[in-house]
Amino acid sequence: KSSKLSLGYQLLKLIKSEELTFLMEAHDALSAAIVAEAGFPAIWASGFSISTSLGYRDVNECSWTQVVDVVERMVDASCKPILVDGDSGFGNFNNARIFSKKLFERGAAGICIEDKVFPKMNSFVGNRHPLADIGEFCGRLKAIRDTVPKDEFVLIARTEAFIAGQGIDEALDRAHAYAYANAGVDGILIHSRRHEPNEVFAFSDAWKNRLPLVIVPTKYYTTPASEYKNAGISAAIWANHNMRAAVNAMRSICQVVLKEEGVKNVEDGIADLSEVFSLLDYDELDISEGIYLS
Ligand code: SPV
Ligand code: MG
Repeated sequence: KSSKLSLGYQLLKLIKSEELTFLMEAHDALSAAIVAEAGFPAIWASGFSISTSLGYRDVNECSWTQVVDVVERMVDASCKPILVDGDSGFGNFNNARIFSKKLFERGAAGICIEDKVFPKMNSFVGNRHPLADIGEFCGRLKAIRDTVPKDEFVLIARTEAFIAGQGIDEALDRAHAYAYANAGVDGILIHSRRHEPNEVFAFSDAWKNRLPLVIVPTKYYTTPASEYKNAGISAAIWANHNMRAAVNAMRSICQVVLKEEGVKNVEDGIADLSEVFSLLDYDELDISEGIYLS
């Protein structure tokens, strides 16, 4: 299942390649195993989805140690490169570097941190998205890079300039500062909450691939992938779709079971027990018992 190349290096190669890479969201070990099984080359450990699955709001209610624990289970269950949504780093440079070091030690392939202040609010909620000071944020990036090795742990700098209501100049200034901060940043994530990708494409046109670009088409989801390819985008993140699919699936089954006082009519629509056993490789245990218990 696993490759000889470190997961961090695998992710770096994907981000740097000419091809457009799709990262699919997962938020726990089960969803990470499913993303891996589906064939995605890499996983996005979404802060929004992990918070939601733990019953927290995406405003740094859950601690960085909780995120690290979830990510460790995701790594073990998927054996895939995982880019972790590090929010704004859970504080200043010091919190950001301790968090990154622990993620690296537990097998994450990289971190993405955004230029907001702590606590950060989900980018699609309300209008309070204060941006960090550019110099201070560069310090956060540098501290991460001085703590985790380049080429083994991807570092993506995410600007929330558009989310904060700023224009293209602010977004470019910020991305430029992060790319040239001597922090070994591997890519820039440009986020937008518009339903059209116009500001993202204006950015990619002006950016000219100085560093690989990563996007999150949650709101502008009708845009075909070919347009991202034409714009030279390096990676697109489907950021929360497994979590939202789970919400709908669990809601509908609960409705039916509650109403019908039985599970007869849901059985065919849910995973068979054998599928669950196979997903977590129960057969391996039989084989190992043959070796070690005999
Ligand atoms: C997340 O998935 O938590 C993200 C992406 O940060 S978004 O929710 O689109 O801001
Ligand atoms: Mg997030």
